[in-house]
Amino acid sequence: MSFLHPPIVPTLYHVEWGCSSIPLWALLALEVPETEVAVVPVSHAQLASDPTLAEISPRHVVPVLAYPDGTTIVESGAILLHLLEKFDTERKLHPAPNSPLRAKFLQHLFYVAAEALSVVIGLYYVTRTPKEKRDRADVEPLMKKYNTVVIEYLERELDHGKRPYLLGEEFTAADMAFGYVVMTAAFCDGEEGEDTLVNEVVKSYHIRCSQHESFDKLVKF
Ligand SMILES: N[C@@H](CCC(=O)N[C@@H](CS)C(=O)NCC(=O)O)C(=O)O
Repeated sequence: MSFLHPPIVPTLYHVEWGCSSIPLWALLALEVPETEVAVVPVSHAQLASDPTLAEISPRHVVPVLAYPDGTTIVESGAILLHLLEKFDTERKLHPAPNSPLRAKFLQHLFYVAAEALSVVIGLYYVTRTPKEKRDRADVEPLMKKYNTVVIEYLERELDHGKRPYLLGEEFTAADMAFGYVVMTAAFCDGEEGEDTLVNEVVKSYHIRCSQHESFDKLVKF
């Protein structure tokens, strides 16, 4: 596959199950047509070495949203919010600026970007080494951080399981961002007794997000 730079239509570059899945999930849930935003799946190898992709993403990471005028937008949270502002005009997935829920919504998006995502991606990479070859000194600090940054945060923000989603009864794009964090954690092969989803609140939140009807579109993409 060869890539076009700049692309002909606004284009989201995506690696399967990479954090580009967060804005992609929103695009699919909102049924944004390919004529409005095209999605181009790329492999890790292409991202690492394709020269045209390197012009679009000089840090060799996704997501990148590239516009035909040459503008490129990086950062999953920024791309998510930008796409919501553009395409979620009925506000199915995000509260309006004057909504009392807006500040919490922004908190969750920024928290995923600034805190939770890096912890879970770090954990994912260290736990790719088979358990017997793994240095516990690499895993333990990340596991500790994961407990504080992801588990304790979710317990508080979901009111110890009384609140089904981060903003209350309704699933929003905040749950796409945090849902992606817990789904990535679920792929991490933790140490004995350190199952990343061992906590009941996180476990049921994980199930709820992955059973949301919009998630099926991401799985089938
Ligand atoms: N803070 C950035 C992180 C970007 C990032 O590290 N992306 C990872 C996937 S989650 C990536 O593209 N890694 C290279 C690869 O998967 O080949 C964001 O939220 O967009």
